[in-house]
Formats: sequence, C-alpha cells, structure tokens
Amino acid sequence: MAEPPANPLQRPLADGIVPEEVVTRTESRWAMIMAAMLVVMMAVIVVTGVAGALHPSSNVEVIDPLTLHLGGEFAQSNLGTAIEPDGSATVRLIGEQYDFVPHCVRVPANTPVKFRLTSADVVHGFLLPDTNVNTMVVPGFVAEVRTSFAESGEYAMPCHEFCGLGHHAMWTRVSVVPKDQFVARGPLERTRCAKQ
Ligand SMILES: [Cu+2]
Repeated sequence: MAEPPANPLQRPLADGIVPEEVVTRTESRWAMIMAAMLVVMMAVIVVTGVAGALHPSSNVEVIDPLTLHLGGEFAQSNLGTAIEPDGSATVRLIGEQYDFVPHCVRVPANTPVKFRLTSADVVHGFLLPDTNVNTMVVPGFVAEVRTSFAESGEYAMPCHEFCGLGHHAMWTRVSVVPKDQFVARGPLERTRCAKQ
C-alpha cells in the first residue's frame, strides 16, 4: 500500500468533500453563464428599444413641469375640454399627487377626442376602461391619445401608475354626453363637470 503524501494538501479528501479546484471551476463557469445571460437581456432591451422606436408615451413632446401653472397650454384656464374649429374635441389634463386637474371632464360622443396630458410631479397613468386610451403621464413630456366614444356614459378613471401614498384615491371621471347635448362654448371657454 502506498504511503500517503507528506503534504497534507495533497492527501485524498474524505468521501463527500469536493476538492477546492473543482468548486472554483464550477463557480467560475456559473458566473460566466450569469454574465452571458445579463449581456443577452441587455441586448434584447437595446435592440427592441431601437427597432421598435420605444420612447415616452405617446410622442416626444417635452414641457417644463415646473412652469405648467405660469402659462402656456397647461395653464389652469386652458384645462378641460375645448372644441376645435374642425369640430373635434381636445381635452387637456394635468396629473398631480393625488388628483387629475380638472377632476372631471365632459366630452361629446361620436366626435374625435384628443387627450393631452402631462404631470406636475411624478409618473401617473391615464386609463379609460374598454377604450384604446391607456398611457403613462410622465413629468416633462406631453402624452397624447386620440379616441372617439360611440356611446354616452361615465368613465371612472383611476390613476394606474403607483405614484405615492395617496395613489389609491387618485381618479377622475370622463363624462361622455350625446353630441347634441354637449354645450359648445367659445374657443376660450372650457367645459368641466367637477361642480356637478
Ligand atoms: Cu397614481
């Protein structure tokens, strides 16, 4: 029977103990597999972002969230529903913690409606159930969604992007009324239904 090596590091290990070099080789192989998975996932994000032209919803239209109230398109007097010269409706809303301003808007049915939204603080979400309206409202950008309502009715509109402790109470209402009942006002007036 052969003598065991004098060097204790070269003596055979007891059954069940994996030699250190085997552990090192296995760990470095798994580290390389993990690194390769990360590279593949990052590449998928970059490639789909470039190929799909992903960008902030729904167009790259920037606005300064700090000066919304000072004038321009999202000044308070300009919020709500406006009827354009071509008969379509444009609704301007601001999302802020924790409400949409104005809290309720009225729009005519069977009319092209364009929602234009921006945020005064953090990311919010604007969703009208059973319609194509579903967008994030990102501070610094104007989100624009076009739709048309075939029937009159009420849409409850919860903010669907977690925006803070009061998020659960953040919702607004879109009231769709028959076209002939929609009171068309002058171009400087805005229709709202918050007081109803
Ligand atoms: Cu929210």
